[in-house]
Amino acid sequence: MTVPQEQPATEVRRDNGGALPISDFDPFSIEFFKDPFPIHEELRECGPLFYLSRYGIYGVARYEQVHQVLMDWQTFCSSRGVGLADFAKEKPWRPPSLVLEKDPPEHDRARKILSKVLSPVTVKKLRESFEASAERTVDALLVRGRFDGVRDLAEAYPMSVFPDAVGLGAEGREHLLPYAGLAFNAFGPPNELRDQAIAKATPHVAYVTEQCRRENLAGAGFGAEVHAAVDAGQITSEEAVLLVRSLLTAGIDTTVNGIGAALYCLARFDDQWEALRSEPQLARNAFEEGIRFESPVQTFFRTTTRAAEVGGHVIPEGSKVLMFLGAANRDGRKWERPELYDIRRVTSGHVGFGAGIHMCVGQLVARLEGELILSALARKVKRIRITGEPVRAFNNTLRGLRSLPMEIE
Ligand code: OVM
Repeated sequence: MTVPQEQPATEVRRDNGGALPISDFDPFSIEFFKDPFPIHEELRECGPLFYLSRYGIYGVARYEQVHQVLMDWQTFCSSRGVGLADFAKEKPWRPPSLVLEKDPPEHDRARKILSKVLSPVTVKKLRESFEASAERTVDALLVRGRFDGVRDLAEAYPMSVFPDAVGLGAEGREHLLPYAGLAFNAFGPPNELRDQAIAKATPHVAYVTEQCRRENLAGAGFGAEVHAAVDAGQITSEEAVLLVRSLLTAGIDTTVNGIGAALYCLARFDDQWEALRSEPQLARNAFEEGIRFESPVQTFFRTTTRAAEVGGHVIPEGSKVLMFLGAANRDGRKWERPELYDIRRVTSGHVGFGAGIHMCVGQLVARLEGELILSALARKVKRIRITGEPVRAFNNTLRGLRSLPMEIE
């Protein structure tokens, strides 16, 4: 795969003097998902900005430009969708999220509610029960010895704590991961992954839509707290339903893939597993470094609200810009030895949770789960070994495994 420095298409050349790298490569292809890293390198090295002719979009893969786009919400908006579809031209597959797919001032009102629900105070109250569940999960796996690191650990642990924390009923929770998979596939182009996910969407959408209603949520929990903001006059009940939907969309598959990333790293980097075992208090940073290293959320789009300058080129108004978060998180201009998983690394500044006003509002819950499950592993497990071929999961936005056969002692 090459990123040729050929003459850009006319609509590109018009504004940028002809120096913009252009490529027909498909960043939503299975081939790319199997091993994105060599292409990430090519994309970073071809220039600070490039044009992807297949989709008629701009792309940024260097840390500096990804960060620039993330921080400038006034130029690079979210309200036209953070996937390929431009909401100014296409009807979204579901009503837009009140946080993810809005700009200030609307965004900020919704964001405030979620930040409070997912605040340090709330998260502190959850620690004890989340910790007990992490210990139970690891204890049960130690009895079994051999298991699937994705299904039995990376999925099982968040599924044992998050739905209860939201206040979901016991029935139908099996829809949560398929629904999230659908939402993250839907950010991509109309390829097979997106089309097939949408074709199977109906039961998952029906479940999530129903569970977001106040009467279906427990009296205590994230869901109830969102709905309490209606009583306080901060949001309407329709808005509360959509904010609970955000929790159900973004709160589970993300942490599954974050935990899966760290686990896969620790299983491959023996010295880092030993370092974690000797200092279990490194668990939180081991999780964070897993996020940097694998970037479970690989990409997001923005749309330009006006002509924008990036890397010395001009992007016209109304253009989609694809941010390669995973490439930025391994940019040698920003990171020393980026291809090494190093649990002692200073990870701050990574864009695995985004940056700026839309930066992951659930990051404290994610980190709590990541820290607790890795800490339980570090304290209880001596050896961790991959026993079979890891199987990759393919999604237009999420990077992770479908299966990781492993053994622990
Ligand atoms: C949302 C949301 C937020 C972040 C990520 C995401 C599917 C969704 O508000 O629904 O991915």
